Amino acid sequence: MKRYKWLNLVLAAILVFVGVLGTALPVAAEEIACEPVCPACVTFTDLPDGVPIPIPLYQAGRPDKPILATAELTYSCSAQTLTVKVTPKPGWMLDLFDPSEVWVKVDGVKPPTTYSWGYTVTMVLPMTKGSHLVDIHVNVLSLFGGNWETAAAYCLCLRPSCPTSVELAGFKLTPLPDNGVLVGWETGNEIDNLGFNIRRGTTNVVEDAIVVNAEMIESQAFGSMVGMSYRYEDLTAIHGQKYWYWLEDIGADGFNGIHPMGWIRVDLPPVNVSIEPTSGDFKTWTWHEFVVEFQDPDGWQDIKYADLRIGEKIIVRYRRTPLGVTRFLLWNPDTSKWASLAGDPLTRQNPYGYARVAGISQEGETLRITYQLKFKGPVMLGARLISLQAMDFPGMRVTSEMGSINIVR
Ligand SMILES: [Ca+2]
Repeated sequence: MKRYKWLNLVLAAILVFVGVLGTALPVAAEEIACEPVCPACVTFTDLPDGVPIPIPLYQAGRPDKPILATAELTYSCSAQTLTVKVTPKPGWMLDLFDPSEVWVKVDGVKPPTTYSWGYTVTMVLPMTKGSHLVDIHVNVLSLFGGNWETAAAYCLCLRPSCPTSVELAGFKLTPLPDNGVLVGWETGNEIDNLGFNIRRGTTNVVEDAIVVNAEMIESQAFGSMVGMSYRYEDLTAIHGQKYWYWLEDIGADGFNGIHPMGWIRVDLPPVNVSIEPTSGDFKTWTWHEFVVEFQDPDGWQDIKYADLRIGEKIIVRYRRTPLGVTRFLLWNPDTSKWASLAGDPLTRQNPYGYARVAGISQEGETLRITYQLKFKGPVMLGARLISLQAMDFPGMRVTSEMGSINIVR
């Protein structure tokens, strides 16, 4: 058994290598090697879960003569059993006089087998995932004249193609401060899992995606029912580009699973640049001018909204739609509603003050807005924090406390 485990690892390693070269998915070997190699080897690469696969049987000692009986193999991934059903060809029947001559060997050993006898014989036996050498042996009698023959399968090399048992408990794509994406994922269990590849594409087509990790990311929980957390920094992701990611698990049986992780636009958060003024005494019932500046390294067009906040009571917002339509809004904390705010002379109020827009300009990466605010008294009297908050379209949000003003009579 050890030998085949080793073979599995080699196969998996070859598959990983093939995967790195970027072949189309699903990644599976064309053919697997039988050991020992026999000239008349019948080689199978694939036993799909629960799908009966017909195979020829031969006269014992005559690998050139596929006669007497046929067999059908079905593998169950959940039960890890192989079901072998042998049917004699017309004119022949099973030799029920010596049932001990009907058997299946897996890797040279006869495992405990459940038999169902009739015109056909069905044998159910345990067989783990991974590749195995399987011998099938059955005696059949001629219905016309008492001849009997032994039928056999020659060097059957079987590998169940079960999905690898990796359960993804979660994943997260996070932009890194400069170029790059932090790919994080968590597994629920990693039975049969050797490791991972991260595939990345500029479209939602996994076949076009490349493997971004130079070497397989090794499983930290091989064969474990308990999962692990993983982080991988994809530093080759370029700023301003939209990427789709997939996590590929590398099964010890050579079959890999693909898990879509969604897409991300590699983006930088906006910057709350400045506000003028940020301190001092401000009389109620008087107009005061505040000039605020925001930037986004991806361009100011990237900004979805930008707020100037005087405490929790006065929040004026610049908002932009993806089509470039801009609006100014004033928040009413008592009704939790935004009121549309236009330029001078139209003024909006909430229970705490008045607001209007005196000017807006965009230069390079900078968005500059001039607001005029009038605070109501006595409700707004006292020290109030001034803060700025901005969020861009990819959803990167930044909040900054910029200062504190005194609102006085
Ligand atoms: Ca941005």
